[in-house]
Amino acid sequence: MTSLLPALHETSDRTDSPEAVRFGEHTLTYAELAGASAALAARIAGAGRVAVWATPTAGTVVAVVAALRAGVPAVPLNPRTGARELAHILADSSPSLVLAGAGEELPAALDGVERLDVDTAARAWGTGFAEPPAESPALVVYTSGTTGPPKGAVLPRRAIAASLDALQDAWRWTGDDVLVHALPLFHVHGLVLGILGPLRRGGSVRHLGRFSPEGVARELLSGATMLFGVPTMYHRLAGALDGPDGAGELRKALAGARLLVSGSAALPVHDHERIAAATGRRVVERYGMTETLMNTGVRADGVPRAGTVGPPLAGVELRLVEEDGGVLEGAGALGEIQVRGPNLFTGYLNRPDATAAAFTEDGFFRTGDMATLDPDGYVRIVGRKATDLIKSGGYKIGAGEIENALLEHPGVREAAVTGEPDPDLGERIVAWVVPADAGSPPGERELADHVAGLLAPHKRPRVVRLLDALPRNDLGKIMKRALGV
Ligand code: MCA
Ligand code: AMP
Repeated sequence: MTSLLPALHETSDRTDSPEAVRFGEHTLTYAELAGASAALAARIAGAGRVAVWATPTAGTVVAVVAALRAGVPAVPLNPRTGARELAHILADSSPSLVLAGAGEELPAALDGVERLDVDTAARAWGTGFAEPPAESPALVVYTSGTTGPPKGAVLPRRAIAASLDALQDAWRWTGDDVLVHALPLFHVHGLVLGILGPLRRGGSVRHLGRFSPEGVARELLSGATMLFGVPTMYHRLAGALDGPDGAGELRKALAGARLLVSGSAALPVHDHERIAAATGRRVVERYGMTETLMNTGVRADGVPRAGTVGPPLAGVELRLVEEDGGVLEGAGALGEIQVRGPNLFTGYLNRPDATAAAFTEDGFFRTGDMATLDPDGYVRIVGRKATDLIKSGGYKIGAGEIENALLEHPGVREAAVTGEPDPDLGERIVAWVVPADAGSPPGERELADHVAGLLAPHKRPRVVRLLDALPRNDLGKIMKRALGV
């Protein structure tokens, strides 16, 4: 395979090197990123796997790029991960090192893992790194399933290169593009598309640290050309466009962008139309998954339609399949999306059973997403097979992991978790709880803190509903449909 990040080599000895990444005041040019990542890569070469404390900082970019250059798989960690989830990820991925910014405080769970501080000012030159094999693992990204703790999706270099190049083709993405976003760097959206995407093209990215409509407007009015976000962010942009303060600036900024891209969850038609009405611009949707990277996307020269995620990207085979495995032909029929192509992961770490179950005999990945095709081949996602998966703020969350966490609370006798429609988050997590003592049930805040501390803040229930008993069928199985799912 040719280099995953060719721009790092092309510009590494130039003094007029262009900007690669910007986090607030902290910028790194390609030359600086090449120098810092080469210095770190030399120190981690030969490590089995490295964990990266993935704060939204330039240090995280240096750490991940160093791992990629050294051919060492990187495991990005959510810095807010709770004790239980972090312990699971560390036990499962057994990193030999954790890379973190100097001064960053790490939780006790990482005490047993050797720490290396990332020095973004370090420079090493002329350190030659052979490009690792295309099939070798680049990243292990943890993603939730319906039951049990998250699984580590192993993403080879080949998949990252293929998916980013398909997006280059679809969006005419070039080194002249300047991306702005505020996505977390421990998931595919923010890290692969939002950081490695610009770096593979030789372009640049400005990360806002924390999402705000003001930050988006500021960057788009000062050179940024593209915005990536989850629907919750577009919902908040639509709200800000309605507001009195700064709406004029924001309107101008969004109207002038080359491309506004939404993904990770469905963009509500209402928000799509509000933004179109206010700015004259239609948000482009693309559809992906941690395991598959990107599958479909509205092209830059295509016509974005609210509620559609565009046609399959170059190299991606996509089919809709009935319950009995029959492949559906033609527009209108509803089936599960299955995909095959160079964009797919190689499997779940340490989970051959789950990997085998995820693929069909002929090598298609079962996404679990349900869709129809429009007559022009645009994919329209209408739901998903599993009711036990919740998408909240663009994060995928398994009902089972939250139920298990709730059951660890002494005040909880029984628990069931569902997702309810939410205008801001897409879905909000609802916990149905039978208290151990009906006379003094645990409070909503207490249970939210409990789940945030064990798993992650974005997995906390936003609503707690107390019940005397959970609805169960004759076999004792909880009937979530009776809870309004
Ligand atoms: C609140 N917080 C707490 C608690 N409650 N902390 C500890 N304990 C608690 N009980 C903290 C939070 O950590 C956070 O801290 C703040 O309070 C607000 O939290 P929250 O309300 O959850 O956040 P939000 O403002 O509603 O976040 C909205 C968001 C976020 C910014 C849109 O959901 C987000 O970043 N989503 C992106 C998800 C994503 O990237 N998904 C990609 C995966 P503080 O205020 O300090 O931050 S999907 C993917 O990769 C595929 C391939 C794809 O297709 O893209
Ligand atoms: P994750 O496992 O976090 O990578 O989430 C992947 C899931 O996000 C997919 O299986 C879809 O259900 C959902 N998803 C991603 N992009 C879109 C989109 N544009 N529209 C609807 N759902 C999406």
